[in-house]
Amino acid sequence: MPKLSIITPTMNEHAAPKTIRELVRSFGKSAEIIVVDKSSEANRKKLLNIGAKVIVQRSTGYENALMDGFRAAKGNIISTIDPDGTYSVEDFKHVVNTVKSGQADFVSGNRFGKLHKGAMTTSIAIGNKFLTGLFRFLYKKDIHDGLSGSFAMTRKAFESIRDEETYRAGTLFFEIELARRGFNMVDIPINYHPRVDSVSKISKAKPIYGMNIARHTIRFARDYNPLLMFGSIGVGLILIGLIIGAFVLTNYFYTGSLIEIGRALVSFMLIVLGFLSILGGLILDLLLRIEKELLKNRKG
Ligand SMILES: Nc1nc2c(ncn2[C@@H]2O[C@H](COP(=O)(O)OP(=O)(O)OP(=O)(O)O)[C@@H](O)[C@H]2O)c(=O)[nH]1
Ligand SMILES: [Mg+2]
Repeated sequence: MPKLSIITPTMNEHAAPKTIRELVRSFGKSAEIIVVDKSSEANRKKLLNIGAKVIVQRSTGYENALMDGFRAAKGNIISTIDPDGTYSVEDFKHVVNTVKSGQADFVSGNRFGKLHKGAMTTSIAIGNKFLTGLFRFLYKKDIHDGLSGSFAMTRKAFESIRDEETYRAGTLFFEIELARRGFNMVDIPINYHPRVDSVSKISKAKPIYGMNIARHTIRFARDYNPLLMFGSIGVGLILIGLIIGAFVLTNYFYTGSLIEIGRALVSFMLIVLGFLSILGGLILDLLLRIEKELLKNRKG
């Protein structure tokens, strides 16, 4: 049984043979390399000749491509690297070794650590930082590049999500699902180079893709950490309410008459809604704790 499984997703990726050749050279027999391809027979033939196992992807999307490969993997450590020439195999070894050394159940490469000029557009970098920040805040995990194409995890971590139905959130799909199950995760700085072939395959409309990722991140956080989520919304509403209220009161002290009734009402409603949101978060949090306790007792 190989100790390490390396899954590489490809979709008409011209740089793929070079990266896969390098993987074969670097890992030899200590790893199985599985390419999950959604392109042409001719492309697959090239990859087979290098010595990789090739799976034809019948499902759609990056997340399913990875899941297809992970499910076919036999190693104790399950990993992936995008073979589009943007990641370094040397860095990938560090990612794998960090899991091997037992430092975390899930380790990913943080591309912001050594981002090369022209590798990531400013809008993608901002979008990524926002989505990763949202994930870090809601799930309390120390990840700084939630959409990295280079990550590795223990077999135990993967087995816990093997039957999970995917949703379009890129690497964050794996991070959200593992975070929900209580696995620990870290990232380490890696190099990120500009794409050799300049066509992105993961999504044609990145803003819509990004909005969907945000939606999924929030959707699951509601169940995972309701107090943090509803508590933050509540505190935000109370603060806005207090600011509006302060304007109304200042006006009252200066003019001596309460003329801004509308604003006073809005301020009052926002503060009440804020408290209700915090209360809702507390109740959901309590229910979640009771559910966890019941599940633990049933297992024990
Ligand atoms: N099999 C398969 N591979 C895919 C699919 N979508 C993307 N890929 C591959 O997954 C890897 C990552 O996709 P990219 O298009 O590079 O995504 P990205 O790195 O977020 O975008 P760029 O910054 O433009 O490189 C590449 O090797 C793609 O060929 C898919 O639906 N099926
Ligand atoms: Mg890429």
